[in-house]
Amino acid sequence: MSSPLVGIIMGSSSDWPTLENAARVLQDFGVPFEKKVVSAHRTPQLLYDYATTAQPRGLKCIIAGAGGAAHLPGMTASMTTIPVLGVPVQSKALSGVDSLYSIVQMPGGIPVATFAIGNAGALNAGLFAVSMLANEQPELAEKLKAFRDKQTAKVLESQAEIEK
Ligand code: RP5
Repeated sequence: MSSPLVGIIMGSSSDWPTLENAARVLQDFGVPFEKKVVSAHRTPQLLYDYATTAQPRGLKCIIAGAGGAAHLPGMTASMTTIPVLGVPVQSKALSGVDSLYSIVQMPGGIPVATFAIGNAGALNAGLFAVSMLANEQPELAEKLKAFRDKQTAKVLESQAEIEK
């Protein structure tokens, strides 16, 4: 088993159905990853340990998903210099707008790349991680190109279908 290049963390196991979308992308592209529940406010020591050891353990980026007062991505980014990709999980009370604002409104100096609310955001965070890794891995860049080509072909096919 190769050591993980991407870490997926989430504030609660209830976030997994969303973050699973990122995991599926990484799996499909053959990118080794790990997944873990790490809560900024319920397991702060675990978050500290995770974030401060991420880079020396070989992780190239961290996908961090959380909902509500979603400080997990920002806190993670404050303790590591590897890129943090924030996924706002759709919350029950405010449909994820709270999560989005908590993640996207980082003060200048500590960036978190912020994605769309929910499943699309997690999927795109997975693809973004692949895209970053593809800079150093030509084989992965080829796979990404094939993925895009397939997507394009699908749209063109659907166009042909409605023109019948
Ligand atoms: C956040 O609170 C988690 O990221 C989750 O989205 C939200 C609700 O957590 P649970 O009450 O489902 O554990 O910390």
